Amino acid sequence: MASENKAVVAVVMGSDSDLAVMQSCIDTLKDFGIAPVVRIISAHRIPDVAAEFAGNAAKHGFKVIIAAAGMAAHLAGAMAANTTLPVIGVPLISSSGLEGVDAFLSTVQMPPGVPVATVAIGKAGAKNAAILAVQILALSNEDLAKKLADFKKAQAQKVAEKDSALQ
Ligand code: RP5
Repeated sequence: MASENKAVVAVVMGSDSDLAVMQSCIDTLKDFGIAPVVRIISAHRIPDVAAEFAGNAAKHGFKVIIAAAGMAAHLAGAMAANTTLPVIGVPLISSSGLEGVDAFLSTVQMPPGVPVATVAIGKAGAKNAAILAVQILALSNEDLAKKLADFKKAQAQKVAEKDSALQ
């Protein structure tokens, strides 16, 4: 559990079929030195586990929950319903043929009072979820704040290099 390994970020997803896309979230967190706890927890198939996990997340030392799902993607909302921790929702593309718009609307359209910080659909959102989690943690962690500043600088440098290569 988180209290044993001191994980402060939980990455939960609705199915193992979500893992390939969510790997970029996990990898990005690791790039910043954050080893997340990764769980498969379905809001629909094991709703009691989802509620129990979110309800005990703060007690176990988590500070941010990243929740990813496809189709009628209620996992992030189910987390947010049961915790006061910030919840970042990642809508994923599934076999529904709706390009993740189904999951996006299911994730983002939370009722007033129960927010889910929803990022973009799919891989870009998976990566941004990790960066947003780091930004939240960096508010009280100078080392992470420095890593974020370095990340932004490196990102800007890459764009400048691409621009130079065109001149
Ligand atoms: C969602 O249903 C999961 O998050 C996944 O994106 C989708 C399909 O799940 P599987 O049938 O592949 O397990 O709950």
